Amino acid sequence: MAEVLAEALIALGGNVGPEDQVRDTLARAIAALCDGTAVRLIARSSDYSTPPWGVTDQPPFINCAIVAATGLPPPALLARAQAVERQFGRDRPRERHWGPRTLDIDLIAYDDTVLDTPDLTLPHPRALERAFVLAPLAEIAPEQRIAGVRIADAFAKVDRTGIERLPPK
Ligand code: A4P
Ligand code: MG
Repeated sequence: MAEVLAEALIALGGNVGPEDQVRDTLARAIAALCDGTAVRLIARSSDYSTPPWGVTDQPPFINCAIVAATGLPPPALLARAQAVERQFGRDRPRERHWGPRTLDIDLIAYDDTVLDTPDLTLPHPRALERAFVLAPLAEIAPEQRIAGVRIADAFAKVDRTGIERLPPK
């Protein structure tokens, strides 16, 4: 029987260390997450420099987003993403909520799945208000919907001040 694949929208970010190093971490994290079997990379956005959101007294972030096809159910995909975070030096117990981190991987959407468990909420509840998530997603998946809202429409409504698309390395 053919494997049934879901389409996941995934956002990545980090803000610890020099910009070049953060961009390397994002590239290596995407390669680790998308092994071509359990998770297949469909599209990858540019990297963006973005002003810190939530806690503003911290360095700018580098953010990007991917579209991936996967046979993993949502909790297994989250576990895989968190394993990649740990592999790249994420140290959750020592971090502040919304504070600096070497690598953060958020599941933004998984097909049209709606889920609200202690460990995983889908679609990501704050995605539609975050320009640092919507800018890269609008580049690679403008027609996709999050909670029924077209990504391009959501991006048109948020404040994009200070968001800069970076040239390829
Ligand atoms: N969790 C629940 N739903 C999800 C989901 N859809 N995807 C749970 C991923 N994780 C999900 O995560 C806390 C818990 O959320 C996880 O253990 C998982 O089980 P966390 O990464 O430690 O996040 P947090 O800092 O406590 O809160 P939050 O709101 O999830 O933070 P974010 O979204 O990770 O934001 N500014 C810019 N410019 N760019 C950024 O990337 N990132 C943050 C952190 C703040 N400001 C930023 C950026
Ligand atoms: Mg997170």
